[in-house]
Amino acid sequence: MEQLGITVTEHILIHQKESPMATGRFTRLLNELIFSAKIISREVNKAGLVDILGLTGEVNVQGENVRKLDEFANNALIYRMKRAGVLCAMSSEENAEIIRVPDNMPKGNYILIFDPLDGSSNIDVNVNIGTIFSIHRMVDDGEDVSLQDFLRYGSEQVAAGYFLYGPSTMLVYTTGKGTHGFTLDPSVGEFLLSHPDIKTPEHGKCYSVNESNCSYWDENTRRAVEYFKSSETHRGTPYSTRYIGSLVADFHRNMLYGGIFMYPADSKDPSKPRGKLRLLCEAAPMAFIQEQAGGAATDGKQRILDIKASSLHERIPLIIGSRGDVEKATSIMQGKG
Ligand code: P6P
Repeated sequence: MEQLGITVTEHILIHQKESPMATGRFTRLLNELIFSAKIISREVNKAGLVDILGLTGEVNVQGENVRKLDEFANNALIYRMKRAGVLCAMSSEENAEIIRVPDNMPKGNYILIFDPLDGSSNIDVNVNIGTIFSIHRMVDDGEDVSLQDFLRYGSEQVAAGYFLYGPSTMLVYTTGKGTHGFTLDPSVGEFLLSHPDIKTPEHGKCYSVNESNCSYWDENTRRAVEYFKSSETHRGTPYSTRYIGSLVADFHRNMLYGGIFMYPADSKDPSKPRGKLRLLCEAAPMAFIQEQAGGAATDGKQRILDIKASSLHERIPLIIGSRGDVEKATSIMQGKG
């Protein structure tokens, strides 16, 4: 019989016995995220054809221009996830405050944190962008949901993943039992298992960093980046530089091929001394995904998953990718060579 591929729901059922996450409620949560991503993917794929590009004229909590697709993706996720019946609240990179599921809608004890369309500055030039999500359970089911349910250690995540909108639309996620990739088959509208149990090589061949910021880095950060441009690397040759400027795209390539992505702290913007990326909706979910694929993620000092968030939109330096490369970069950034 023709191999028809393994759907996400089937994959969860197959691993039911291994994963405490494989409950019907989690499956429903993931399927609502998938439905939202299919809607977003449809709009992303036709963005060049309709007047949905350009700016909305508004500025979001991050102080970045909000593009129409950003707003569409954010609204689609909030609308659908409010009705999933398994969440009590959510937080979006686009919204200053947490979003509670209204009392007139069915609720559950899951907490969802997401970046609806990361890399959105690339929208108008047709470069890969993505949706990143992180899932927690409430601290105490018996209490009303509050900000404390969001300010958690990355290690408390019960699941994390991203959708990548590119030549194909992909879903990559983990529930703590490995990292798995699924590719959308538009002919049947299903995400089918394409990258089971992804493992990142111990060392890579490329480094990803915006070197225009080098004059704003501290000396140890500069030394860490110079290492990957030297013949001191484990390869005996410099790494290639690969930087798309879209975290999900840069991360995905490095996770599959090996490599290191760095967004270090810099003094470029006094309002963002800890760098540009957000802990809760970018660094923590990507760190969970990367560790489950055998890689590593630090803030240049400590493991990302060992950091407890102190505010909803807290920013954090991110050094992530092949374990050997991240450990080397982190060691140099700590002045240990
Ligand atoms: P820079 C996109 O805006 C984003 O948040 C990430 O997707 C990406 O890795 C980073 O910013 C790029 O930032 O400063 O290099 O343009």
